[in-house]
Formats: sequence, C-alpha cells, structure tokens
Amino acid sequence: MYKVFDPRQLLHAPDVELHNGRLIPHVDRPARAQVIAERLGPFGPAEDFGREPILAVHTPEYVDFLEGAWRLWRDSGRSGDAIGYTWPVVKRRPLQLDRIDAQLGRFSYDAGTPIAEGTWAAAYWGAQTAVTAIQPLLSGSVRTAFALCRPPGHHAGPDYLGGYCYLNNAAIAARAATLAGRSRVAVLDVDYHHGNGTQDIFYEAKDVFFASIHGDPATEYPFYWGHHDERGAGEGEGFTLNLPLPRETTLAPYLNALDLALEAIAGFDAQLLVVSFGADTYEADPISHFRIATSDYPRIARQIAQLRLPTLIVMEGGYAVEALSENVGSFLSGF
Ligand code: OKP
Ligand code: ZN
Repeated sequence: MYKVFDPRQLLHAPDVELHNGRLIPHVDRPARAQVIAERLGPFGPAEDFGREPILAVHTPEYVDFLEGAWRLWRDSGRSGDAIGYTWPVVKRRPLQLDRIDAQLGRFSYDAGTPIAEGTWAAAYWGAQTAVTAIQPLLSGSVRTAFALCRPPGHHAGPDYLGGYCYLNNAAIAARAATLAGRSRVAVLDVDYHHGNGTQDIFYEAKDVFFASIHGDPATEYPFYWGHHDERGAGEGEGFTLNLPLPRETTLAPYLNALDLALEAIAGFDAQLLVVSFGADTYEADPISHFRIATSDYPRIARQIAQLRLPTLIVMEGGYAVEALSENVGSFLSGF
C-alpha cells in the first residue's frame, strides 16, 4: 500500500478547546499523527500541488481567511490561538466585516477549532498529502493508498472550519479525481462523527456520492447534519446517504449499515473510492461511543475492499492515542 505523510502537519498544535463549558487541552494532539507515522511506515513525502486543488472545493475568501487569520489575530494584540466567540445566526445578512472576531464567526461553526500559529501550514500540507496519495490511483499504478492527514478534514465545508477540521482533505482528493476524468467517485465516511463538511461540499453534485455511517446526530456532534432524511438536493438528489447509528453500536449492526452503504456505492457504479477513516469508532475512544474493537477493523476493511475499487484511505479522527497506531494498522491490514 502506498502511504503518504508530511511532518509539517505536526505544526498544528492548538492549546485548548471549549468542552462542556470548560477549557480542556485540545483533543487533536500532534502525537496522533506522529505515532502512526513512526509505527506504520515507511511513508512517502507529500508533493506540492499548490492552491488549485484546494480552491476546487473551498471558496477563495475562506482560504485567504484561513491563511491570514492567526496573523490578523496577533496583529489585533491577542495572545494564544485565534478562536471565535460570536456567530452569525442562520439567515442573518451576509455581512463582510474586517474585524478578526467577526471573520472567525463567519468562517466557522464551533468553538472546538482554534487557529494556532502552525495551523495553516499543517492544513495546507494535509491537503497536499491527500492529493499526492491519490495520484498513483489515477495513473493505475496502485490499488490502495493511505493519506496520513492531520488535522482531520471531513467537518470543513466550502467556506467554514469546525470539528477540528480546516481543509477537507477527502473532498479535495475526491474532487481531484473527478477533475482528472473519473466521472463517478464515492466518498465513504466511517469516522464516528458525521462528515458534514463533505456532505455540504457535494450535496448538489451528481458526480460524487457521499455515504456516511456515524453516531446519530440526534444525540451526537455535529447535531445539525447527518440525519437519515438528508439525501442530497438538485442534481445531487439521491447521491447522499446517511446511516446514523445509536451509541453503543457493536460490530454486527455496524456491518449491516456498511452493507447498505456499499450496495449504494456499487449501485452508483463508482470508479474510485475515497474512505474518510476515523479510528474514533473504537470502543475506548475518549470522545465517542461506539463499541468497535481493534480486532474488528480488518473485518470492516475487508468488506469495503470487496467493492474492488481503487481506494484512497484518508485519516480523519481517532483520539485514543495509545491504541491509535494499532487501530489504524488493523484497519489497513484488511486491504
Ligand atoms: C472530529 B472528527 C466540544 C465537543 C466538540 C468535536 C468533535 C470533532 C471530531 N469539545 N467535539 O470527526 O473526529
Ligand atoms: Zn470523528
């Protein structure tokens, strides 16, 4: 399996996040990617494809904001990381204000996703990692590739950050594949949390099918997306599939949902698959509530591999750092 990692992704080291009304050490620590890189190598380096593949998914206003936000924050006399504290209510006028605090509200949806000094560099090289990893799938020289991305990406939408995510690595790779001539690409999101950013990016698209299995947003973050009746819109109607599952879900019901997702992807006649993989479905994940064991991951992966599609696996969440490389290794072994 072709594997890509860029160590500049470790430069993202946010200090704290707001959790249940208190500030706690940020859950997405650089060590997450570091342990995977150290134990599951060798990894090839990321190549620089520039802004173009990023701008095929995100708006230029958002990308400019993300690149400049930390500097603007510091120039406004602040210390620490840039983080919003006020958000425009849905359907407010789309005001374009210069003040950093107003911009943070405009381009984000939660208080768990600070912009630190190294955030732009890390997010940029995460996106390049995903674009690099999909190249040999497009040329046909490998069947499976792994992009070790961090920070994760699937909560980042066309013009917003959130859920520890800044640039949507999986969506950027999927869009690069359609732009390279694949007319039907599927994204299968098996992170514990719904991939709202990916869903929003492709909601009206008919060339990218989005299927997600996740903790039911009736009780789980991100709450406002990922419900079963969200099925796409316009030309994209029917090309989004949400399979929410309750807390405490174990392997057997998980595999049933996976069957439904894979059937839909096969029915779509996808030519290439991007898997947004989160190891936070793991039973001991500190912020999630499924009951998937380390030894379950090869089973899940083998079922996905039965699609027999060229497959890019993109790293999303997974926060039990002590078990993370084993869980990821276990998943990859199923391919
Ligand atoms: C990212 B990924 C308050 C709760 C916010 C955000 C979870 C983001 C998960 N601290 N939780 O999908 O693994
Ligand atoms: Zn997650």
